[in-house]
Amino acid sequence: MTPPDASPDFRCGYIAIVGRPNVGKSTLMNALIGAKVSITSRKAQTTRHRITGIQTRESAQFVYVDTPGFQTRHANALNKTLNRTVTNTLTAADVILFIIEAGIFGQPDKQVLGLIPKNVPCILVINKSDRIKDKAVMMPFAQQVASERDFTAIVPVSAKQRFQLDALEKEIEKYLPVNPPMFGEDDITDRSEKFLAAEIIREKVFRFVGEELPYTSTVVIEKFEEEGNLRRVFAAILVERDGHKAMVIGQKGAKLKEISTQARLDMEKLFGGPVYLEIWVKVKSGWADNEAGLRAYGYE
Ligand SMILES: Nc1nc2c(ncn2[C@@H]2O[C@H](COP(=O)(O)OP(=O)(O)OP(=O)(O)O)[C@@H](O)[C@H]2O)c(=O)[nH]1
Ligand SMILES: [Mg+2]
Repeated sequence: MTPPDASPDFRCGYIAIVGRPNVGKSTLMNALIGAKVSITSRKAQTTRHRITGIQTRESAQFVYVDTPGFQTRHANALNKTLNRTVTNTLTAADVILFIIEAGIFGQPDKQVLGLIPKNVPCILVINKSDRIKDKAVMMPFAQQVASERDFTAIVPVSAKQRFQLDALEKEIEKYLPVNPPMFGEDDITDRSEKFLAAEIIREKVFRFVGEELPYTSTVVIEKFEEEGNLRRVFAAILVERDGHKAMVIGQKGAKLKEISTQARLDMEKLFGGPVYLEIWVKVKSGWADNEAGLRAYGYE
């Protein structure tokens, strides 16, 4: 993929997307780039890796970096790793989007704000503004949050309803450095199809298996083959206990079937071709609580 011909004032840079869990960071990144590269769900702790989403316009290339929600509750190895991903991303950003949910600004939000370096432009993005029926409350709420820090801009948006995303993009572009593009104009992420396949399966596990399944289940791709337009994907869902395995498989395998079907459909859409998908469920306990296990499964 060749980068687009850049004019001398073309802009390109990294935009870090940070905030507490579940504020809609991944939904917002997908909406900004117009493709689903980062998985989303109602449950907190959906995102576990730094994921790049790329949007190329006539005058600028936006390289968004979605991050895990910053964890303030449990201090296990997985959470420490997730938080390290957030702080590492912040140090490399040209612009930072600090995401909060309309009407909510609590201790977990303040903690994330405290991590944001003062010398980098930071835009306050108030997401889920569709949930606020009485718009009159937005102004005083924004003012209250703005008293905590000198934001370069405040933009209320709705990632879900694609409200005010153009305004946000325009605001971001002002702060991108003059640089030639880093990626090709059709690139939407720097992650491999193999990585994206694992994430899509993990999303379906998050969405279709009830709250009882601990968030410490993960997915590994054991084989990823390409033959012409066809992808063959062999994956394993790793869970901590036999009981969890039964939850993922469901009555007569119904749950696993639903996970497989939905994951395959998403992969076919994203990869633009047919996918053959086989998923197994395996018990592997304790991986999330030691550094070696985390590294083995791709956590930075
Ligand atoms: N009403 C409404 N819901 C939204 C909006 N944006 C995201 N959501 C919902 O909020 C939930 C969390 O969205 P995610 O994008 O997964 O949130 P996240 O901040 O990436 O979460 P973590 O990765 O777990 O930190 C999902 O159920 C989304 O559908 C929005 O603008 N309006
Ligand atoms: Mg996320």
